[in-house]
Amino acid sequence: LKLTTVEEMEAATARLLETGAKVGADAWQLRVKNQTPHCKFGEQGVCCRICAMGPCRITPKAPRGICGCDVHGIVGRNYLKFTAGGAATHSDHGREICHTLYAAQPDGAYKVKDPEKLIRIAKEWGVETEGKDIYDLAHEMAETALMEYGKPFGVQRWLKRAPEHTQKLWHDAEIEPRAIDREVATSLHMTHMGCSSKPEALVRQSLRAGLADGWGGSMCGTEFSDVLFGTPKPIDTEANLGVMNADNVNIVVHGHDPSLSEMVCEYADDPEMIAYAKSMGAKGITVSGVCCTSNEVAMRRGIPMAGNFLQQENVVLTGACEAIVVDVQCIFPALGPLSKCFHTKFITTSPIAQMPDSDYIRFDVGTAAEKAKQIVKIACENFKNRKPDLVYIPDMKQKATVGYSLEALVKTLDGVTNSQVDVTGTTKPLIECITSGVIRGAVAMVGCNNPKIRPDYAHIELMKKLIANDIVVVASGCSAQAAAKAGLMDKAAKDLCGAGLKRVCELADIPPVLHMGSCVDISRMMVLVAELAKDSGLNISQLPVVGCAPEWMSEKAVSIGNYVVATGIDTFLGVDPYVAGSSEMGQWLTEGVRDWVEAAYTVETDIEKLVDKMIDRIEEKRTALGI
Ligand code: NFS
Ligand code: SF4
Repeated sequence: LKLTTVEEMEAATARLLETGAKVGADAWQLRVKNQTPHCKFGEQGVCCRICAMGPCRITPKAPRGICGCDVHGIVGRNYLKFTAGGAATHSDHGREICHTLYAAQPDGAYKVKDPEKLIRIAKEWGVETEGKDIYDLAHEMAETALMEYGKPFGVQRWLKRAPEHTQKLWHDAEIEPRAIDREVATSLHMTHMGCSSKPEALVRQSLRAGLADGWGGSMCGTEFSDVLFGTPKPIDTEANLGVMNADNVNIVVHGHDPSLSEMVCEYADDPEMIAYAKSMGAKGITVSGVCCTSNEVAMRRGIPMAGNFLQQENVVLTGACEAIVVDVQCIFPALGPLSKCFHTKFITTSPIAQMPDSDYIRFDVGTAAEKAKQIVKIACENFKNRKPDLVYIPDMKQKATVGYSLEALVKTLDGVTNSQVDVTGTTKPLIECITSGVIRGAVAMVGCNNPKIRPDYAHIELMKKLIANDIVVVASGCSAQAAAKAGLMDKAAKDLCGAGLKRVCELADIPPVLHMGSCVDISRMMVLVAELAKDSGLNISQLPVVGCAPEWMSEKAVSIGNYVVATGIDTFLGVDPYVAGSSEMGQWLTEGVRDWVEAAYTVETDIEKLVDKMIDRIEEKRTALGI
């Protein structure tokens, strides 16, 4: 196996930027220069503009805002607002999925592809399934899930999936999330002028809002996406810009909600549409993806991944992208003006993400089939507008095996322990590998790219070092795509592992970096650790498992960080979440929260040190267990 290096990826980007320069295109690489150095007040989180007496910024000469709020209150409020933004975003995505499920019909565009999973969840929630039509059940479950967003009493249903001990910690710390929307609204209430300015209270609500995401909205997103579109199983695909095909109509799906990308894939595969593409002079249609919606369709359909977050402009710069079709989140408004420099159609589809210089084709569950078809047609018709002298697709891609939902993982790992009947269908084989030391532990690698960190470098280098140390990696989001682009999701990457992990990869026939899906699918990782804890009789915080987001950038990532920590998993960040300005906030996040949830954050911007700290933490946990 020959890995693709970050240097090679950067060379390909440099070549694409030359095309960009030719047509006068802007690019994030240029905009970063204009924005550097960043505002120091903003960077440290010490600027407040939540009321019109401000903006106030804290300096040694001005230690309090006009209302008298100190730096800890300002940093804390900013942190909670950041979290609420992320929790709202993931959860609203989950809500959309519930609405799609509510609209599912046996003869409609959206069907129930995994009825077994639907029944399993219904039983878990105490909903009667006996003798019920599967679509009636789907609609009832969708409505029940939607109620989780606004129910006046009680806490999230999904919390019951956590081990008793974790549930008790949440209860005692008063961070059990109530209605999902309530935790977002309460956060915004708390951060209004003249409400909370006590770091402890702000951090507590940050954990609670995070949990409303991970053990609420995101879990709805993941679980009901599986019901609608199928629970992922191992499947082969490819990653990096080389998956685009110069002879074909290239449609790139970008964003997060599989309701759109699934339909686009469905119609791009339709013989009628392929014939249409051929009538326009192309040899066929290639759909590839960027960001999390790419992960969604890669996991379920093997649709190739053109790239991750900071590669989104590159797909247009190839000059071979007929349409980039987006829904919500992580979409650069830059795609509007950029696509105007090429023949590319930039198609926005959601009322939630509307952008200048785009063609807005409003997508909704009722008209999904018709709109998806329209989009594919527009892309085909656009093929003839290509400017051949601008076309350059870097010849760069890697093979990847993806699709490791928890269900798939459990099934796959059954192969490892000579199929002892009593342990199949549980996480016990994995626990055995860990306790025996064949695998030292696991790291959940998640999150974005950020120009502050050399893009993809941290993801890839960290993963290489972890697997060499017999630490298995589960990955999601743009981190997973970095791994796939490098080649770390090729089964042949087992050769980069320590002897123990290599053996497990051979026995189970898996790559050492396991793709668990999009960022909402980090909820899968939460269920995985919950099952590991239950099956081993340990607390989650005792497991030699940590989380890491080395290149994160979005509000969603902070929300995730909060629920991962709140679930009992130490979390390592490579970028500071704008809290450096407050020693008290730093203290709460890196130590104080440990008293409530048995885990905390580590922020380390030196990537070498970051990985060593993770390995040390995993070994510390092993020592404490005497394994
Ligand atoms: Ni996650 Fe996925 Fe990527 Fe970051 Fe954005 S696509 S939801 S936020 S940038 S990992
Ligand atoms: Fe300034 Fe206080 Fe208003 Fe913030 S809330 S802008 S610190 S006066």
